[in-house]
Amino acid sequence: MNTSSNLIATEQRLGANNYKPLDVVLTRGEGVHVWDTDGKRYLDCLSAYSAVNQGHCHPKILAAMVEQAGRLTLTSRAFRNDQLAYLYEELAALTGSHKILPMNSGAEAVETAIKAVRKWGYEVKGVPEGQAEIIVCANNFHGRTLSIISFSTDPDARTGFGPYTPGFRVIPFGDAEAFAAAINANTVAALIEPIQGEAGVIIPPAGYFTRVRELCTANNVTLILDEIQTGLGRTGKLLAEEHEGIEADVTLIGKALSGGFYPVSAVLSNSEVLGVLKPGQHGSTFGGNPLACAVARAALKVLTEEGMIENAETMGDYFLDGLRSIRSNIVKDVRGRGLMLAVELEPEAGGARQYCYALKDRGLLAKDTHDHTIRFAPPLVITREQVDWAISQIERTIT
Ligand code: IF1
Repeated sequence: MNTSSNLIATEQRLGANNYKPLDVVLTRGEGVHVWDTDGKRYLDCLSAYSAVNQGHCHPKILAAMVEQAGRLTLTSRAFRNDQLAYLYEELAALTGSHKILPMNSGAEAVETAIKAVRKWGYEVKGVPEGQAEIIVCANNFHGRTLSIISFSTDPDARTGFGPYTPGFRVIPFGDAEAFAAAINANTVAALIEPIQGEAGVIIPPAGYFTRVRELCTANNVTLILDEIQTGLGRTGKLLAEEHEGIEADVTLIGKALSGGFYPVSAVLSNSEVLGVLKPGQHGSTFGGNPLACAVARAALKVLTEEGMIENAETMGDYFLDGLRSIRSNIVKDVRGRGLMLAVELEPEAGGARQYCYALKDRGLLAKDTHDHTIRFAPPLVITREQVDWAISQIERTIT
């Protein structure tokens, strides 16, 4: 047995069985490429679900991480560190946020926002204690914690894990009238993905978020946008909310906030919402630690200074045109914004996963979702020649 089959066998034997990865064992990454243990090179079209927007092992993020790791890694929030203030300042300047709360994983950022808007609802909006409601959308993906899976509509994510956290109302995604109808006096917030990722890169109709924003403002409802996947350049803008020219009250970012080096997430808000949290009411041992802050600062710096967001827009349009130009009777739909792209196959095609395996053999890594859809989300540093190459491999695989 070679190295990779040994490693796979050990994983199968000792690991919990909560994943079914493609059988490729990666050992190195650089920019848009990753290499397996046999030395074969792949173009990464998943980017760790958009956590490595800046490309694998970006040298400047690496340097910041190594430098900080040799100096100070963790103080806990019992004491202050000399990196957090700079991260706040740089994030605030970039996004216009007034208050920031750093956490680690995306799910923790979502949980943090839920706690903050509930408290805001009771203390500021005047909702009776225990009655707060949060509107969420069907086919959402916001993470894996108990409260978050309580409002999932995916049976795999939810079934068997009850009892569930109450206080969530599920409505269809992209339907502004359903949203209007779901609001009542106890509605404290709406939690929505600008583009639904796990659901298969579902883009809502134009005008949806403008209307949602109006309804939230008119009804004193906090709009929380989960930009953990769509944010930080993925869709060709710093934040996907910019496509509709709206501003959320609370924005959640994670994943690419560290360029894939380290789990870093953050809740960004106007001061009113995060302002309700007082000492002792929320926190995390690792949230806001100096290593995380140094890595996040470098990740944001290269994202903005190296033209990655603009590149995501131009290469995204180019990639989408390329996908649309493929003539194949098994393609049902092609959609995307920036470098968050998907090809939905006809049900007769027999499942997206076999195409992901075929693409892997050709040197392109992509991930199936919901049986019939293949996602393409390369690092934002992809070049035109690399997109051309990707399109030709995809074309050969599905025609
Ligand atoms: C896994 C999906 C992507 C997210 C949004 C919060 C989180 C995520 C919009 C939680 C996480 C992940 C987690 C990953 C698979 C992945 C995913 F297919 F499941 F939906 F990206 F498309 N909000 N998304 O997309 O962030 O706590 O994981 O840091 O293996 O579960 P986290």
